[in-house]
Amino acid sequence: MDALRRLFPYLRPYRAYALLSLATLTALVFLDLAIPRLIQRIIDDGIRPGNQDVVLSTAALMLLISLLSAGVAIGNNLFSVRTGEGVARDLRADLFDRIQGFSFGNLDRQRTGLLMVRLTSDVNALKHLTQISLRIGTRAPMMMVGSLLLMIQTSPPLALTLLPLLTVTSLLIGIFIFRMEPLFRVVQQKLDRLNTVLQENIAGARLARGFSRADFEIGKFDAANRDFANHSIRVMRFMSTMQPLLALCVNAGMVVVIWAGGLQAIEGTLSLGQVVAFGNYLLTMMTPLIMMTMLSNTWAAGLASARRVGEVFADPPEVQDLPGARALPEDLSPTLEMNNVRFAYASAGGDDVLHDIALAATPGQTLAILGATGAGKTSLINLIPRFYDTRAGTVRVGGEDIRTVTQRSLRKRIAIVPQEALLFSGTIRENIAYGKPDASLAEIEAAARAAQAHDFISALPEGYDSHVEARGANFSGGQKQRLSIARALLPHPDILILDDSTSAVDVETETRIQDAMALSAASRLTVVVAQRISTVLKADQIIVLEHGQIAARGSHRELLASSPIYREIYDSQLGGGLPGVRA
Ligand code: TTP
Ligand code: MG
Repeated sequence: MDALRRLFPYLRPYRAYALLSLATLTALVFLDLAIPRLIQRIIDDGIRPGNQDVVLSTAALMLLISLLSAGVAIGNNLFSVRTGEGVARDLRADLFDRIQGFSFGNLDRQRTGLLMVRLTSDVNALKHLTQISLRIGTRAPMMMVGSLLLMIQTSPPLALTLLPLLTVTSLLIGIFIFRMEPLFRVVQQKLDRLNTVLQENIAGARLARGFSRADFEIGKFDAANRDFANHSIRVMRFMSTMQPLLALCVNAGMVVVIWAGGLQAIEGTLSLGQVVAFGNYLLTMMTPLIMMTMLSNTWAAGLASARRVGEVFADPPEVQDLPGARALPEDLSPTLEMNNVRFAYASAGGDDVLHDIALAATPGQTLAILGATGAGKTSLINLIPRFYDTRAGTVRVGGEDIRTVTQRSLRKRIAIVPQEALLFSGTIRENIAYGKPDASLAEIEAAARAAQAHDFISALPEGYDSHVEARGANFSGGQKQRLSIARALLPHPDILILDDSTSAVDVETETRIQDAMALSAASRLTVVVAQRISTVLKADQIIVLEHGQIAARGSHRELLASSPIYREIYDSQLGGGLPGVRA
C-alpha cells in the first residue's frame, strides 16, 4: 500500500478525468439499483392488477434507464482509460528520466532487462490497476452497500434471514482475497524470472549458437517457463475451487429468498414484486463481489509493480552535483591531476581495484596507461568524467576538484571513446554528430578523416547517410572503433580519452589515426589506454598499471632504460618479433 501511495501524485494532473469517472460510476450504480424497483412495480402495480398503462410506462422507463446506463458506462470507460493512460505515460517518462540520470554505479546494480520490464509491463500493470480501481473496484463496494440498504428497505425480516449466509460469503471473499495476493505475488516473481531469462537469452542468442549451447539455453528457459506455469496452475486451482463455492453461496441465497420470501408472499406480508426485487438486489450485491475476486490478480500485479517501480525511484543517482556546484570555468586550462586515489566497485565486494593513484598531465600532452587485462585501466579513466566517485583521494581538472563542479560542465570538456564501441541505430552522420548534433557535414567529414573512417564511409553506397543498425551490428569491430573515435573528435574536446580504442584496427591504421590526431592536439590533453605497446610509444608519459597500482612511469625511452616490467612487455610484444606482431 505504501508503494501505491508514492504513485498518487501521478493521478493529480488527471484528477478531472478521475472525478468524472467516479461521478459516472456513481450514476451508473444508482441507475442499476433502480431496475429491481421498477420490476417490482411492473409486477405489483401492473401485471397483478392488470393495469396495462403501468406495464407500458414502467417498461418504457426501464428501457430509458438501460439506454442511459449504457451511455454512462461508455463515459465511465473513456474517463478511466484516459486517466490510466495518462498516469502510465507520465510514469514511463519519469522512469525514463530517472534511468537517464543514473550513474554507472546505479546501472551496475539495476539489470537492463529488469529496467525494461519496469518501463513496460510494470507500468502497464499500474495502468490496469488505475483503470480497474476507477471501474469495478469502486463500483463493487457501492453496489454492495446500496443493494444491502435496498434489501433492508424492501423487507427487513427477509434481510435478517439472509444475514448468516451473507456473513459466510463475506468471509469467503475475505479469505479469497487474502490468500490470493501472496499467490499472485509469487506468480509475478516467476514471470519476472522468465523475463530475465528471456532477455539474456535473446541478447546472447548468437553466442549460444557459436558454442552450440542452444540446448542448454532451451533447458534454462524451459525450467523458468515450467516454474511459471506450475505456479499459475496452483493459483488457478485455488480459484477454480473458490469460484463455484461463491456461486453456491449466491444460489443458496436465491433459494432462501424464494423459500422464505415465497412463504411470506403466500401469507400476504410481502408482495410478489417485493420478493422478485429482493432476489434481484441479492444478485446486484453478489455479482460485483465475485467480479472483484477475479480482479485480485490485477491487484496483486499492480501492488508488486508499484513496489518495483518504487525501487527504481528509491535508488538515488550515485554521483550527484553538490548543492550549489559551479560550472567548470570555460577558460580554465584543462590540466588533469589525481592524488592518492583509491577506488572500489560497490558491486564487486568492495575490494579496492585502484590503490594510491597519483598522476598529472597538462594540455598538449598524451598520457598513456598501459597494463594487462584487469589491471584497472578502464576503472581509472572512468574517474575522469566522474562516472564513478573515488573512494578516497581527489581528481582535479583545471585544478578544480571535480566533485565541486557540475557534471554537465565537466563532461562538456571531455570526450571518451569507450572500450566497447557502441553505435545507435540511425545514420553514420547522426552517430558521428552524437555529441554535437548541429555539426556541419564538413566538420563530420574532418572528424571521420582524422579517425581514418572517411575512406570506408565514402565507399558505402549511401556514404554518410548509410544506415547503422542497433549497436552498430552492420559494421566490423575496427569500423565501429573508428566511428566512435570520429564521434569523440568532432566536438574538439579539451580532454580526449581513448580506452583501448584502436585494439581492433591494424597497427598501420593506428599510426595514421595517431598522426592525424596529433595535428589537432596542441591544446588537447589525450589519455590513451592500451594493452598494446605500439599504441603508447609516442606518448609523453606512460603509466604502467599493475593490479591497480602504478608500477612504473616515464617516457618510452626512460621506461625502457629503467623499468624491468616495461622492458618485459616491450620484449614480449615487439622486441622478440613474435609472429604476427610487427613493430
Ligand atoms: P578494469 O578496470 O576493467 O580493467 P582493465 O580495463 O585494465 O582491463 P581490460 O584491458 O581487460 O579492459 O577492471 C579492473 C577490475 O575491476 C577487475 O578486477 C574487474 C573489476 N570491475 C568491476 O568489478 N566492475 C566493473 O564494472 C569493471 C569495469 C571492472
Ligand atoms: Mg578496460
